[in-house]
Amino acid sequence: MRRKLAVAAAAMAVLTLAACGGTTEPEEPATEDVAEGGDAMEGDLVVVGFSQVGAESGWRAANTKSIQDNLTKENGFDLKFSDAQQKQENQIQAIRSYIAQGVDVIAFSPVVESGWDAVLEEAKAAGIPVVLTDRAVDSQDDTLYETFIGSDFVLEGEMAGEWVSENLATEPIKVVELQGTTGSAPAIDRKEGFESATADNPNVEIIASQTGNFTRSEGKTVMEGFLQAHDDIDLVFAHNDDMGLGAIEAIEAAGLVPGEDIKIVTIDAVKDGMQALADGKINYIVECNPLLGPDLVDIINKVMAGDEVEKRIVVKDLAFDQEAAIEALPDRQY
Ligand code: GYE
Repeated sequence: MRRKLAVAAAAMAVLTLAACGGTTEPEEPATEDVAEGGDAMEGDLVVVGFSQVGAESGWRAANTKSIQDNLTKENGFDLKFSDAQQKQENQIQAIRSYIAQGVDVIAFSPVVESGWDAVLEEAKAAGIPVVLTDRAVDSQDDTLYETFIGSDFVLEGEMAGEWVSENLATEPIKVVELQGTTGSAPAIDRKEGFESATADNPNVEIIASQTGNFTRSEGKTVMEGFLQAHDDIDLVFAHNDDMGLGAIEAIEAAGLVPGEDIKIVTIDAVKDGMQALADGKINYIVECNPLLGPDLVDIINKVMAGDEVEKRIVVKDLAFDQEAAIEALPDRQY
């Protein structure tokens, strides 16, 4: 499926979101009546059930805010939002309840890639279109959803790996990896991208790799374990900023200097991560843009109007070193 998506992605639209300029603006409210509210007018709103992964990271908080700020009554939506606390069974339950309620559209960010076919078939049988945001599913049947909008996570891992290979691995380095949530698209793809971009550099040796579940606290705990087991770590590659920030705490507690004694490369580029990069505690960050709300508005309006929507919409990401982070920080939206 990922291979299929990667091939397909080449031929598909590349959307540049707010942080990079060129945002797709949300459309005008559906009707004047909606803006005035009132019971009779509620029927004009597009009812959207959104099942969010959880509240595990700064990225997720920014993503949730973007969804909630854009799928508003003023923009013509009645948003039903639920937080799955990083549990697939909670998401399946939420989606089933949206189907039972007969919402107009279901959107969700799947916590893991596999195991979605049954519930997506139920949505299809009920005639409810599904939009995947942020994370992919590994279903073979792409008629089960309208589109998948989100970043190219393999590319993000490759960007991180290329920077490491060119800037740090000019001599042998020992790398520890803090993986995202096991089975999630970003964890699988970022690992794959980093490994493929560093594969032909014999100086890069990954000595340990473990999940920190995309959270700061688990990133810290796993890093403490790595530091106890290895006294020769040169680099942490963390699949998101929050785990990198947790690793900073563990490194400092061990009496070492993050960014110097142990280098750190992460993905996301949320404000806290960018601040640590500006402060020299992180060395490089690949961006993952969480501001999907405006484009989700656009996609849902098209789906409701019966217009054609691309099967894969790729969000474009930048990357930052210390100098670029200092420059970008004052205008950073998330
Ligand atoms: O990188 C991480 C979050 O799915 C892209 O999930 C998202 C990832 C993001 O927890 O911080």
